[in-house]
Amino acid sequence: MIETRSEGKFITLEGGEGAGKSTSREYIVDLLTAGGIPFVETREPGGTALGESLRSLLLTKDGTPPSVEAELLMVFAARAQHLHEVIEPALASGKWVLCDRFTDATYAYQGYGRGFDLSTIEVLERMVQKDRQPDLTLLFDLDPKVGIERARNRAELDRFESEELAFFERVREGYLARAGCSERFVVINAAQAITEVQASIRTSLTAFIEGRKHG
Ligand code: Z5A
Repeated sequence: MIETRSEGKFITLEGGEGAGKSTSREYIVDLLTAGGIPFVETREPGGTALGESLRSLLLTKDGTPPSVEAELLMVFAARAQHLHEVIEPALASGKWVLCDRFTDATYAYQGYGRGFDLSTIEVLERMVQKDRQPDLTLLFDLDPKVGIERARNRAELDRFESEELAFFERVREGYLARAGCSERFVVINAAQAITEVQASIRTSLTAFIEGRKHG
């Protein structure tokens, strides 16, 4: 009899500046490990040699910034390679994928933030991803004023982090609009203390792992 291995689950982490995705990632890694789940941890833009090169070009404040169109195509170029080289092979082999940012970030930053036409993003999404969508998205939601302050205290700001407050307010609006339209989102109140954020993550992720949510 041929043994068929079921596909892994695709989990993404999203949120505005300084919302605490990176801080929470280690905690999520511990939960998946404790659950005995084989997984791959990755990020966007990035996750492959090509993606990491594009990430550097996207985040640098050196030189002429990319046009809105160039920026959009760069995030999707990185994503196409990421899906081809890392995400699809991992899921097909039964591993779960934990990805720091994915296409919701494109809708939030390039769509709502930069004002790029959402229907064009949808066309690129279909071309690059076919039917691939995350199974669970944890959205870390935080007032951008607080998030920028946190990011400022952490390290020198990159090109995105140097945008004005109104940009991050539009990004937040974009994320919340997307979360309102899909069951795969869990919105985490990232203004809470880290221990409370972790408790929220544990509740959602445990339910997801046990199949109580999303099947
Ligand atoms: N981008 C895009 O435009 N389009 C796309 O399609 C994609 C991405 C995929 C890089 O992403 C940039 O790429 C991103 C959007 C763009 N814009 N920027 N900037 P990134 O994920 O690498 O970068 P990021 O958003 O800046 O993530 P980050 O800096 O890693 O932030 P974070 O992970 O959400 O925050 P953190 O590092 O975990 O926490 C920030 C600080 O706050 C840190 O000192 C923590 O100790 C502290 N912290 C965290 N949680 C708490 C709580 N609960 N209380 C108090 N303090 C806290």
